[in-house]
Amino acid sequence: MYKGKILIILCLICSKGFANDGYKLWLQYDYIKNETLRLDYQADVKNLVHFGDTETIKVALKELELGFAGMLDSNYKSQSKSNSVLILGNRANLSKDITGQLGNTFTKLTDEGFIIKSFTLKGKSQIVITGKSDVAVLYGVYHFLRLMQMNSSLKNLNIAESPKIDFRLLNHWDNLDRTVERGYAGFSIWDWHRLPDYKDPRYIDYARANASIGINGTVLTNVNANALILTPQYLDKVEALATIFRPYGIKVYLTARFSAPIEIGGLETADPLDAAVIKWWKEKADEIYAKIPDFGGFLVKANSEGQPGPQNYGRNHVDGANMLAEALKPHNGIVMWRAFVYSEHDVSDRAKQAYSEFVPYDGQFKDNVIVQVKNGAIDFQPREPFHPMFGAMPKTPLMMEFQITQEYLGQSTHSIFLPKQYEEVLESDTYRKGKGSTVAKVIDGSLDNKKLTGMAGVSNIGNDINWTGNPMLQANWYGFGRLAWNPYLSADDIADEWLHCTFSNDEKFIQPVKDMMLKSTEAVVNYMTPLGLHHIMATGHHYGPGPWVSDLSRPEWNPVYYHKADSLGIGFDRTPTGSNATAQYAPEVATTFNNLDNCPEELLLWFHHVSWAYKLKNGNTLWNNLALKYQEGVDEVATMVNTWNNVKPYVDEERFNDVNMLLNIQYKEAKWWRDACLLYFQQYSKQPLPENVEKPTETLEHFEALNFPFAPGN
Ligand code: GCV
Repeated sequence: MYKGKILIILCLICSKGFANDGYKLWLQYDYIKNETLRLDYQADVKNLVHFGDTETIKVALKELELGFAGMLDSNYKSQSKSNSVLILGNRANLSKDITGQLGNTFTKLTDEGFIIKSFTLKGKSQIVITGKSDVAVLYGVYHFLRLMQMNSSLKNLNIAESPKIDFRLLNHWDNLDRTVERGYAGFSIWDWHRLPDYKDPRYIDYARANASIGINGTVLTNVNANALILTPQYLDKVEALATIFRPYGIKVYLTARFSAPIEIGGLETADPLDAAVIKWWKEKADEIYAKIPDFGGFLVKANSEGQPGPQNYGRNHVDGANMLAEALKPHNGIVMWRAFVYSEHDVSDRAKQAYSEFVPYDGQFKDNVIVQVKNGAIDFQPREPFHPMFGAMPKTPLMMEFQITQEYLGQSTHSIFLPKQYEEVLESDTYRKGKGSTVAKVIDGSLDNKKLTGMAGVSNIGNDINWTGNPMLQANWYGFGRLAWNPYLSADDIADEWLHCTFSNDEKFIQPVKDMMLKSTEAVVNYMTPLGLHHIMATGHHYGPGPWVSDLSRPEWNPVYYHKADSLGIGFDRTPTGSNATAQYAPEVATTFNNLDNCPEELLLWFHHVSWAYKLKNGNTLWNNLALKYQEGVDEVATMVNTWNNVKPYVDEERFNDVNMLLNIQYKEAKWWRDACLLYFQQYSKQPLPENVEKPTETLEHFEALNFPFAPGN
């Protein structure tokens, strides 16, 4: 009886039913079941030799141990008779024998780039993981572990990789009270109240996860900033985090509230040209660097959505950014100045305002300023055309800002694979220097030989046990990091890597789930904002549909401003007959967008007010096609639910159930989006729903009356 019970418990532990809460992210290091492969790996890594003893090398070794402990047999060292060697070390610490094997590979590497190479020396097969810095070695270690997690061969390795972008940063919109603006995965992971003495072990896992994908910086605080973070009390807490992250190659950055000299400095002004203000920021920078010598710099949201900025004093973005840049310059810090601006005093199309405010300043920013631009000109919509600024500021470093959290994208409930969206933006052609002038080339600096390059992702992390509130959305954090490292990677490869490392190596799992992920992006666009619709989410929290909202004080906060549905048609005319926002793009791009018949249909209503009867390329009228797109989105989510059910045998029970419940909510909410939007637009089209579009089961009044007073992240 007793023995039987033990057996049952053991069986449960060994079976697929064993719980996995997702905390380990893509660093699962699951036991490698393929025996031949495992024995090969064991032979390859049995004799581990390292050179150097810095904190970074120590964490690299620890990570290898952790990985080997999970993936290999516990007694692999004694079990294997191999005399192969795995060598770890910064170039400066390796013997000439070893560096001699690497030819001139180092000359092609940046300081963060790594080499992983196999060779035979003195009759022994060897693999070396090296680079010009210890952090490069750490990146090499994570790459090596990923190869093992993906069950790739470790024979004849000859890998040399450098990141193509220098500043690879998460932006946390985390407040000091631990709420997270647009955060849907619990509270902030920064326990400000108990820092600096209480150091949550989770900070180390955060650093490991980021380092494993090459993220090298974190902006700890919300861009809607609180000046208190710059006070000594809080800087001590920031210092504690910086100390934890340093071995992992991660620098900390803070958001600088422009009015801080008044709020915490006792000055009467924050005018960037005022001598006392200039002195205050200089001394503040000195104070920060005295505590955190490798502090990264400031991220600033100024004169946007009520945040203070230089314009409050009749100055401009250049005055503000350059003043802060001067303060940071002696310490090698940078200023990331956000271009997300639109004004209640500007009646022009919101999509045009950032370009109008910034492009005239091209070339005027100091060399440690980088302008941070959202991927599109409105605001993190399910689909936007690329921001016209990317094709218009050849003399100014421009940093991409992607959103990983899902403010307008079903928050953390809806599964969407965002690298697919990022890929679309990065591949977009600005035509600034003719065909092939892609956004990726603007961002990595290659198009105009820019000295500062960066990519920021607004984080989707909170203190939920699985970090992102939905296990599938860990892929977006992962994918952001991988694309920041190399903006030319494909979404397909990223999904493949993530699934292998996070769930399983079984192709019967990988193929259908990868397909589901890659299609999820278009599915969300279709059931929320097909054919170029945008910003029709409910007000404030942006959860669910709200195309009817028209009563907010600023016109551009109302969905009706964006869809402009009327008896004639729907969409925002941004061609020369309308707002002429298309003129902000290169002529080749503008011509395509301006021409109703050539404009990509997925952006049609972004650029044109189109008659309900207009015939699309497939012969459908606009109204019918719009309705069919909504239905297509819903149908795709139904397929996602099915796909997930079919892969049940390959997933642990906990994550299976979690994702299953969330996908079912997504299905319900996709129908909500379809029905609410179609009923609303139907008032203007005055046409019946086409066949094959399910009829709504509720009235428009029902949808309009729905109310979510405590929706998160608001
Ligand atoms: C941090 C949108 C969001 C705001 C966010 C802002 C920004 O407007 O709704 O919550 O504020 O973008 O990016 O600054």
